[in-house]
Amino acid sequence: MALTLYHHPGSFFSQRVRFAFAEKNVKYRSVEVELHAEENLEPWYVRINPLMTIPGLAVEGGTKFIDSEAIIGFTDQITPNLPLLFLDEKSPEGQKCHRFLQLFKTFDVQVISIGTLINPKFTKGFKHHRRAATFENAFTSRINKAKRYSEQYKDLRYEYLNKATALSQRLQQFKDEEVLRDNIDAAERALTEVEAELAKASDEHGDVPLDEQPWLCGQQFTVGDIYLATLLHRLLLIGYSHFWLGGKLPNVERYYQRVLQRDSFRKSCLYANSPFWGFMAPLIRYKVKQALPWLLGAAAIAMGATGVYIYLRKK
Ligand SMILES: N[C@@H](CCC(=O)N[C@@H](CS)C(=O)NCC(=O)O)C(=O)O
Repeated sequence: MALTLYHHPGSFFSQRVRFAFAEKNVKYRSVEVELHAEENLEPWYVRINPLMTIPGLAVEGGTKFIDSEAIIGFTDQITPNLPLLFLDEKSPEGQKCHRFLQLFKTFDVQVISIGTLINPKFTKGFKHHRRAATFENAFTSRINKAKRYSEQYKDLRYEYLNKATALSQRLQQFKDEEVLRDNIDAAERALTEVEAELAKASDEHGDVPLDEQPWLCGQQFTVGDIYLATLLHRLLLIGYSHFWLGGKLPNVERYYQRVLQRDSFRKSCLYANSPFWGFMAPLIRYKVKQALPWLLGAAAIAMGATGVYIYLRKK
């Protein structure tokens, strides 16, 4: 079954899905959607995901998924012979996993990421290549583009109007310092709970080598681990490591070090924290792709002109 994943290297929710695919060794065609060039608002992508968010997954035959959690659930369906990422909720491990997924939903990672870009007051250093003020302008530009496109593409009018409204509401949230503070606090509380769980497991399995110790919900690597690992990776990128690194939450820190060694994580997410590979390189690839027809055209004209020149000189 052919799968096409629409994603971006630096996007948080795309990382979750790529990590799940790498865990399950799911093969897919990769299509980068360049958020910084507003490519997610282009009509071709709206026809795939009317919400214009990434990731999106198109399955051969027409089925589409437009939410990372649904996509991860789908990977369990298409790999029935591999261990499940979503455990049966009737099992104690499944219940634990469910509880952690709920806990990770008590805060909004995008509010923390983008809110911090706009209002970097609480961070201890955001390793991002763009400056705060330009980000708010970029967001306003997206809203204006959605409004403009609602006039230009009549068949997608309501999708674009909905998007403009959704983006305006999101921008208000991202700019609200109190909302940002609440979300950071909730993330910190969640990691404190994770620390308690990991500490309990470490007490019970202290004599076992690290690579054989349980994961977040038990012996099996689950969606809970995908969410926790990508969260820690993101918090580190945006300068919120001070509440879990440096001995603050030692089990969480050890957990992250362990994840950093995992092949599937290295393959799917490690580079996403690099300002160059996670953000600049995709933008460069996009610009080159956009310029390619012009470059090829110019090269063809130059070659033709050279040919004519040589021909005329020989005559
Ligand atoms: N609930 C969605 C959220 C996806 C999401 O918000 N993705 C971000 C990138 S990490 C995005 O597409 N932002 C651009 C936008 O909202 O226009 C999921 O889990 O897939």
